[in-house]
Amino acid sequence: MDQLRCSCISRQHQCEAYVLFIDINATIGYNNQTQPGFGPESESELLIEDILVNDDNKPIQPVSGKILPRYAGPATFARLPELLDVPHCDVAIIGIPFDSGTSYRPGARFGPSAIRQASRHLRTQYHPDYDIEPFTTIQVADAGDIACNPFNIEEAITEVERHSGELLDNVDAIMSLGGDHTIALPLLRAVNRRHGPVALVHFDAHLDTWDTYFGAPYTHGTPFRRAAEEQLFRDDASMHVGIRGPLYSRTDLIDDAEFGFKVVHCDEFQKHGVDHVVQRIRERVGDHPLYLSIDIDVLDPAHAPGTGTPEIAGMSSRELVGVLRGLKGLNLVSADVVEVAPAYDHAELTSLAAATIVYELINLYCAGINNR
Ligand SMILES: [Mn+2]
Repeated sequence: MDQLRCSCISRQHQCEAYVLFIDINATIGYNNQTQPGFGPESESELLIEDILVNDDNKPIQPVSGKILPRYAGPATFARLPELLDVPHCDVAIIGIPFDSGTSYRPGARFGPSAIRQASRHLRTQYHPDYDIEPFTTIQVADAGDIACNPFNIEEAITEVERHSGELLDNVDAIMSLGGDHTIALPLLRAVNRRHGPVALVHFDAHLDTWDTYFGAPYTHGTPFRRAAEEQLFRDDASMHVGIRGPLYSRTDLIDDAEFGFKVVHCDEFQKHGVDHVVQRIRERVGDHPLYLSIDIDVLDPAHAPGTGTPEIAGMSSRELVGVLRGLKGLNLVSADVVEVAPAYDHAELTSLAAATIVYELINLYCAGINNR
């Protein structure tokens, strides 16, 4: 049994595997030698049991911050188990380290690892605003990163579509860590295959419905025009939230409206407040399957400087969290958080915002299960 557990630990919790291996042997050794201070009641015994509880009735939990300090331990999102190490999975976290579609500052390929690092800080046992313990309610696991070709955008898109589709064949929902916004197109294709056209609510400073950049159809500024052409989202239930800043042309907004998007301009938060925006989104989305695509540049650069195309006068992180919590009960089916470029970040502001948003999304998903 202990050998079985050892191999499980070494795959599931890479970073502390060595420490736990020592603890297991110490426990065995002290049981044999009856040395004081250890044995079945010892802290090391609790450590092993708490981390590796694995029966059919209880999801495998993240490593507790009360047992192993949050700055230590596995490098998975929120120190969750890896997908390989859970008997079944409801929600998978998947990293997509791709940024070859960026038009200004590159670096979002390092987003997934930065978000995972910042997610160590999360306290994940209980969310008071939802009144749930998400990780005892559903099994969430980290599925690692999708291997994307950094030199061929079309090939990378195919890879993201295939891998995320295979994942969605085996889990109920995926939360994707970008990566630049190009990846939303293959993610929507995969989600569409399972759920049909979704209500798409897109948080972003920018429309991302432009046609081409320098003749290139697949970039981080064009995914939702391609998605509209492929009819991947509902034109009667989708919207942009947080849009602001100058445009390339007067016709940008006209084209965008023809694709079926309604726009919540960022100024609406100041004029009308979070509750008003929540109400607009809820009325627009209704009961349709909801996909959330959150570009971290929807936040003001003061709240999220580490991104490729920052835009001033944005949402605060409090407003974003407030809107997400206001969507409780909607039929969220999957989501992405993109455009975290840690090279431009300071003090993990951006990656912590992204990690917290992903955690909020998991809670939002969990809170909506009863309505499915
Ligand atoms: Mn974007």
